[in-house]
Amino acid sequence: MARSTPTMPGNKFMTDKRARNEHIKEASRYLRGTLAEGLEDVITGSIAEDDMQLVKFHGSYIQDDRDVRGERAKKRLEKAFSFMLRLRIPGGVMSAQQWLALDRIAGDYANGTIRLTTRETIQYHGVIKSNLRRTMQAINAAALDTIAACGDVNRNVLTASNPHLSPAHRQAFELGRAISEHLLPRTGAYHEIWLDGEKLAGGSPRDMGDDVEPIYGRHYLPRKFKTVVAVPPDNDVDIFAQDLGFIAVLDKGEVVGWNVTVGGGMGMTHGETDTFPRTADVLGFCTTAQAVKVAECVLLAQRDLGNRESRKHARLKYTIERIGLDAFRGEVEQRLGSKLAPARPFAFTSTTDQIGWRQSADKKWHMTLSVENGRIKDRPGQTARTALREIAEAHTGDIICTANQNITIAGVAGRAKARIESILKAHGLDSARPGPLRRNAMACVALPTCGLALAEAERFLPTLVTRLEAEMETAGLADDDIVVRMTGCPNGCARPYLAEIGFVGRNPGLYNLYLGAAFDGSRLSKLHAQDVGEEQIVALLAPLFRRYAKERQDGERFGDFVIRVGVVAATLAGRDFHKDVRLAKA
Ligand code: SRM
Ligand code: SF4
Repeated sequence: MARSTPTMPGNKFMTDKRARNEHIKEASRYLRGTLAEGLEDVITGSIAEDDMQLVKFHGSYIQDDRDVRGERAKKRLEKAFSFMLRLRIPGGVMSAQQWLALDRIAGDYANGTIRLTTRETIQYHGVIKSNLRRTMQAINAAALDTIAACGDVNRNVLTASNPHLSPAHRQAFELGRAISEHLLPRTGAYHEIWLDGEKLAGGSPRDMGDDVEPIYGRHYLPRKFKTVVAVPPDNDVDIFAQDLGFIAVLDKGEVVGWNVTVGGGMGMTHGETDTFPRTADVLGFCTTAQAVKVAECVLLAQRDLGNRESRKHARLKYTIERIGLDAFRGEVEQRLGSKLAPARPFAFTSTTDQIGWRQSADKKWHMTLSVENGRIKDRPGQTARTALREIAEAHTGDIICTANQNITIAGVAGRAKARIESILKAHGLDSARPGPLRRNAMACVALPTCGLALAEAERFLPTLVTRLEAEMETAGLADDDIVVRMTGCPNGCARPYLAEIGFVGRNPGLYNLYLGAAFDGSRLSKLHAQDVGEEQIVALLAPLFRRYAKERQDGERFGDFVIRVGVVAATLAGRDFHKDVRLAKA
């Protein structure tokens, strides 16, 4: 059996200084660690520290309820631990039957809510340790899984929302699904631990050769890796925020190949200027036959070249910044055994979802429902979870999560539209669209579950939007689409640096305000004000809305306006990451 040494040939970072997570992966016997044993331990709701890293590869994070942390500490009680579970749903596409199963699981094992994420999937929160295995099994019984939804691997693959819209959308979905399958970890650990699969005999990690993971090897990737497939003119997958992207190149509606993008990412750390958001670069063009192999080769190049000493600098964006795009292309082409063709022109118009009904060429209808910050639950007067359950019971098509935290009921026959309308109405969700700011708003989860949150996001943005909507109305902008996003920390889970107005949490109640990203998602915003609270935010934005209403040029977007008229000051601190990645549109 092939034996590997801990040193990965060619990776200059596989040294003694490599990050702690590298040691954990190496010793984990391909992601097993002591997870199985930890699940049996009833004394604690937690798991061993190293297993906290490993469980991510299985699609789960251990969390605690931060609302009660202080109170429990005073009483010397263990933190209120529970697990977040994230599903792998390539393209976000599920059957109505699968939705019904997921709805049941939310009630049986989680906190009664379903959280649509910014990556076309769903999360459960509040699953306690003793229910974790049962929850995984219930997900599996619905022919879904959580494999590689988190961890240092290729994550859930996003595709242009709704494969039913056109043949090109179907091809984008097929490509995304193929990449997701191809880049899945091959270890049997998931089945063994969660689904009572057969235990792998034998002890030490050295007994398992690298053939267990032919693509990843025993160290997996230096960091998370995110892939998307887009169909212009929609950039609803926010391709420039992603490690790897494919842009459909169309000729008379037919896909003739794909532009490949690499090196996007959002995460940064406040005050550390060598961490920054970055928009992806265009690497070249490939055919459909090459695309899965290209995805593998980009991933392999990052596996071999990515920084394994500093996890803060381990994403592909930093590899490309370090070695340069041309050298990185060379690494990909060397692994591919051929050259990528030059990229073809492309143009995006928007990152948003089209809320409401739309019809595809096959005469089917598709209803995209705006879900505030992706949280599906029954609230007084708005019983979204029950509504979706009733719709799924009657629906024969798909249910699709979008990358804007919304949901599409896809493939509805004309005669079934009225029924869906009446269910939505009965549950306070009639298909009237929310105002433009609210329907284009996204917030990350943040408090109380996210361990990294510095400020509120999901629980605060709706209030702020209400105040900003009033200001927009006063300015005469009630019908204008402006993209607003908020995160509770600089990691950027709701992609705030690609919003025309972005809020990034610094401290409880205080945010950095970013302005000026492009509506089509191709240009990052700039820092406009630091440490501002609700009142200051409204005071800063209200006059800008009024000025925009008066001084904008024909069709000019808010993000473009603030740049043109110089509202956005030079970056106050840190790297000026404003960069335009649009290829010539000609
Ligand atoms: Fe994220 C970590 C939630 C999309 C960048 N993200 C987290 C964790 C797991 C916190 C943690 O590590 O302890 C959050 C769990 C909160 C909770 O209670 O549920 C979390 N991220 C989310 C979700 C649920 C936000 C949402 O409201 O929808 C999104 C789940 C996506 C999914 O289904 O896979 C989510 N995260 C993103 C995105 C957007 C995207 O991928 O398009 C980004 C920015 C893009 C990128 O990766 O650069 C993002 N999340 C991060 C980072 C910063 C990574 C970096 O390179 O610096 C972290 C922290 C980390 O990895 O160390 C993070
Ligand atoms: Fe948590 Fe920060 Fe991501 Fe929000 S952006 S979910 S606070 S890690």
